[in-house]
Amino acid sequence: HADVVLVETASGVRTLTLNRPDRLNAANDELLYALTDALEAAGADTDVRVVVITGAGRGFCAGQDLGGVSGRNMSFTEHLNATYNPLIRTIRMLDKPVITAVNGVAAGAGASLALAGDIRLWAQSARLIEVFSTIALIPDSGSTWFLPRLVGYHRAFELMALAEPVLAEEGLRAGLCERVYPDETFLADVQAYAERLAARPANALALTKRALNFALTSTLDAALDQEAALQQLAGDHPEHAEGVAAFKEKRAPDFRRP
Ligand code: T3D
Repeated sequence: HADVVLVETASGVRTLTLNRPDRLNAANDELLYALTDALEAAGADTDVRVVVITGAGRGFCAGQDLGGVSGRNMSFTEHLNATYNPLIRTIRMLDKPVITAVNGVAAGAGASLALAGDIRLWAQSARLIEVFSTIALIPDSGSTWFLPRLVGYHRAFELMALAEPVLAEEGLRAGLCERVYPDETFLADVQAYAERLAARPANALALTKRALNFALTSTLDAALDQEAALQQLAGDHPEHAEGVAAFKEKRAPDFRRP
């Protein structure tokens, strides 16, 4: 049978495509483990500078595959700790930018996955649904952490309680995504964006991600200390010397040079 996650690399961009299109890429355990493994492999591969997660077909990810839930021999807590939680942690801790390229509906844990990217790019037909309450579950896989930070407690609660879809226009306005592209050119637009990101200084972006993730749950005092420590790692890296040299020589920096 076909791979549940397709893996491609072009110009430093590793694209991971969820591949269960007839189920709108609903996640079974095989898909969740494969995606987490593929992210770890992308993190370890020096040819990869940016990771893109997208979906095959008309959906991004419809959340947990409801076909497999009833016969399961794991509790909900055990299941989340074994599958979704390692996936979301891997995305947030990866030392490379992760783009979630939301090509269609993102529902339930698929919505959480869409929000977990460092950069969120949506196709015009994308919609995000905190669908969990429709099957009387609570939002998981990070939705309770991501969404109120983006839209505030009250809109987050309303979206979760009513499970109403957020369409691209509101997603952009509310900060649930950075860009919206036409459906027809979506994958090419995502690749072009990702290549632009891949040309930026990889070490500095990795440290920026680390600093932001730290600061999101810290005091100002602790964030200032963390910046001072991480700036040393940025300043000691050859990328910094290249950036300064390029500025002085009035040329574009080449951060991809070994
Ligand atoms: O540990 C744990 O298990 C807890 C973790 C929970 C995490 C979660 O994600 S809970 C939430 C689970 N997801 C859902 O409840 C969403 C269910 N799907 C939908 O509500 C709708 O499909 C959508 C709103 C996402 C899209 O609607 P629409 O009208 O565009 O498409 P559709 O016709 O409903 O779906 C197309 C096919 O995909 C359809 O199959 P069919 O009829 O053509 O054979 C549908 O059954 C299938 N599909 C969609 N979502 C799922 C699914 N099959 C299995 N699981 C799904 N989640």
